[in-house]
Amino acid sequence: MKVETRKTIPYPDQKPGTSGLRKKVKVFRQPHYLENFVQAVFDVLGAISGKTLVLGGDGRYFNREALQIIVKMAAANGAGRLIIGQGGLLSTPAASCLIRKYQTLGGFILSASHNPGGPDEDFGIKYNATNGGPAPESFTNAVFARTLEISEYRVADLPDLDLDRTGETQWGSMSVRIIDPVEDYAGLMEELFDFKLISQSLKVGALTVCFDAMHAITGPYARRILEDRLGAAAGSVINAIPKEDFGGGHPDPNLVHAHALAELMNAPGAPVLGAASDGDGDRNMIMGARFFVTPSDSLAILAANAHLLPGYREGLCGVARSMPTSQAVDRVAHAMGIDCYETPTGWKFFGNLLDARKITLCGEESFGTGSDHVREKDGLWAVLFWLNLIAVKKQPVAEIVREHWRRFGRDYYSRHDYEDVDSSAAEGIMTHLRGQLADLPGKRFGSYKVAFADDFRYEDPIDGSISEKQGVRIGFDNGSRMVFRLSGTGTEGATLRIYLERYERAPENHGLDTQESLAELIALAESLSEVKQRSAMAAPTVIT
Ligand code: G16
Repeated sequence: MKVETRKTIPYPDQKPGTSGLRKKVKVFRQPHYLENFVQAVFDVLGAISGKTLVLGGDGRYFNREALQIIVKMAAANGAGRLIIGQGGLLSTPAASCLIRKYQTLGGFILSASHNPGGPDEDFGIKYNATNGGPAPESFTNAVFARTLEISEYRVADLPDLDLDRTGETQWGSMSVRIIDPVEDYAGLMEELFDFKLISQSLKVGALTVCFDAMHAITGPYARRILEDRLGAAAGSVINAIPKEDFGGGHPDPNLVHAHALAELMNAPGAPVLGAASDGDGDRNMIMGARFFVTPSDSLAILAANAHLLPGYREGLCGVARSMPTSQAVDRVAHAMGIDCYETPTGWKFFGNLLDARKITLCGEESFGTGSDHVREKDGLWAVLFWLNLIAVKKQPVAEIVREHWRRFGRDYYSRHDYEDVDSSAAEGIMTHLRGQLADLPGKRFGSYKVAFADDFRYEDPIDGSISEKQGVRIGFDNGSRMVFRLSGTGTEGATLRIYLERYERAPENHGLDTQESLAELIALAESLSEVKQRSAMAAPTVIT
């Protein structure tokens, strides 16, 4: 095998965001752009000689091309073995599952998650470490530093690999195993959930489901698990064929983008459970008939009921949520007498807590929930969790949620996104908010009195690493909160996210409209941030 060392020059913009490097395909297609980043990862990893790596992606445009480049670079850098999903496909949680199961050094996941795909859209790459989780900030910072000084990369002179045929082959000095992308992951799900019970409930019609794969990676996974193994009716999985451009859609499982599902769930005769997942299969949206479950509530409900499911029968050692996620799960943890950790946005912050067995379940407002079974959030896992829960409780989704509220109170919650804001205007909003932090505590605004105001700083309880400036938090003496932060996953302009939360204990007040119940808080957030004037936008672009 001939190895070529090619000269290159650094690109200044390869700093990974909330979850890996995400850019327009056109950016990735610049000469040596992908190669620089991949070589920087290899350089930071150091000795990969003889080691095994997992490779796969969500199948979006440029997935196959990028995989061929990485295969040749892995060979040139001395990797001993590659495990690749057939067709170059692996959902993010399945990649995490494989890294853990086969104890590999780590793996590359090619995805821009919920961002659209296609020649003019987004692509992404991230490295996951030995624990199966996104590499920590110390690693991604080192990779970024390396990209700024890189001068050459190594690539093997090999023909393209046939990604579609399963089996083991020798490729240059490496062995390459192309595997069925679903099998190992499906086996893991079977260990965690009561497949027999779910299957019986589906068979007698007590349980019906519609899963919207949004033409993204979970199509084959959902078909195999829900329809083939569990026996859900044929057609229960919709938009099941993964497409390079997600069928022109935006593979983001929310009420706006998963509209086919939302319409079905609001129509007469809706299935018992409606669910959707995103581009790479790590997010989930849960619905019942004419009922939407917020991700924050979903996390709290899963935590309160986990002991009813086989994989979690022994109880939870603790839970965690990202800082902007509602405090609903905190109340459950308090009642159960277990710890609840508050981490910055980004799944990578859960890794240490999971590895140290401080937590069993974790989740985020951004439609992500997961557990210690892998080190990524996991869309289909959440759907199976809900299916299992409904089968055990024999109640519709709405009733399970309302019962939870009666027990713990309801956290009215909403996120207002201002997308594509001019970057300096967005920074200006954050600076303006930070400038007020010292003066806010003790101030009263209508029925809200500020209890604390800060810029969230996280000290990892396991390794002591510190992450600063993770979002402006303003908390009120009645437990309500508002949070402001800039998204770290966009590829164009800036996105300001405003997270709003109000707690209501009294069951007679649990039936309000979310936006109405948050109206005073919303107006206050808009005035404190001056978002409308500074962004020149009259309203948020997306409300979830
Ligand atoms: C990624 C991260 C999540 C994070 C989300 C939103 O999700 O893995 O932990 O909550 O981005 O981040 P932001 O608010 O910075 O846009 P995904 O599904 O895009 O990989």
